[in-house]
Amino acid sequence: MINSKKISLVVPCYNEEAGLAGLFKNDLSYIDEIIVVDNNCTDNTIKIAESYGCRVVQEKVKGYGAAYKKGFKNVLNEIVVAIDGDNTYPVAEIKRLVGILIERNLDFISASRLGNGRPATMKKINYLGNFILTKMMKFLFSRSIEDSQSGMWVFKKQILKKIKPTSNGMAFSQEIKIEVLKNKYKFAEVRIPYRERLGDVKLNRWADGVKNLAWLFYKRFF
Ligand SMILES: Nc1nc2c(ncn2[C@@H]2O[C@H](COP(=O)(O)OP(=O)(O)OP(=O)(O)O)[C@@H](O)[C@H]2O)c(=O)[nH]1
Ligand SMILES: [Mg+2]
Repeated sequence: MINSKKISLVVPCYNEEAGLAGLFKNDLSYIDEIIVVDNNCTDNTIKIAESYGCRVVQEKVKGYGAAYKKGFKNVLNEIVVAIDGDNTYPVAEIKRLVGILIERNLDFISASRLGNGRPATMKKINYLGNFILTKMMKFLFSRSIEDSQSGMWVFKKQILKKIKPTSNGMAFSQEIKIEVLKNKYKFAEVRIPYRERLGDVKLNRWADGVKNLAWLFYKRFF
């Protein structure tokens, strides 16, 4: 609980045993519910999640977006925090971000990794992809945005009644922001530090980058 608001944390996981172990090294005592989405894990992710008292929900349909859709259907609390399971996003910043959400009466905060250019922990090729996709979202949707691919969000659960992102894959991250903006919810980006991922890379860099780009054009024109 932060400022008397109950918090649900949602973590989509496809084999993130190393990342989850890293995540649980943080103080999570102020979080009221942790939902780990089991996206066909075959390693010890689920054992670790259960040993820390998380609620585990299963999603058989493969993909980042499919995992989030299932996770969001299950949240119980007023404020939702979404974070990758690979330990890249700073859990220690959750309190600050929730504080900003409440103080500024925002509906959705996206944590920006790209405020000062490329973080040293982000591969150059990933930065290039993030940069191009972010510029393209800005251009196609005429919105000011610093990091369209960020995977850390803090938002009010009530917005899920209205916004309905549909992507099963990596495009979910840009889609949720587009949906929030389209519905005129109060949106802000807040800068955060970014760390190197723990565990194996799951992103299919080229395929996911091209798919996300094609998705942006599709969403804009069809
Ligand atoms: N790539 C991928 N990630 C999934 C899937 N299902 C759940 N996830 C989780 O979604 C989160 C984001 O995926 P990542 O592979 O970290 O994607 P990324 O952050 O863009 O790329 P890297 O960290 O550089 O590998 C992680 O917690 C994954 O475990 C899936 O089918 N594919
Ligand atoms: Mg990652």
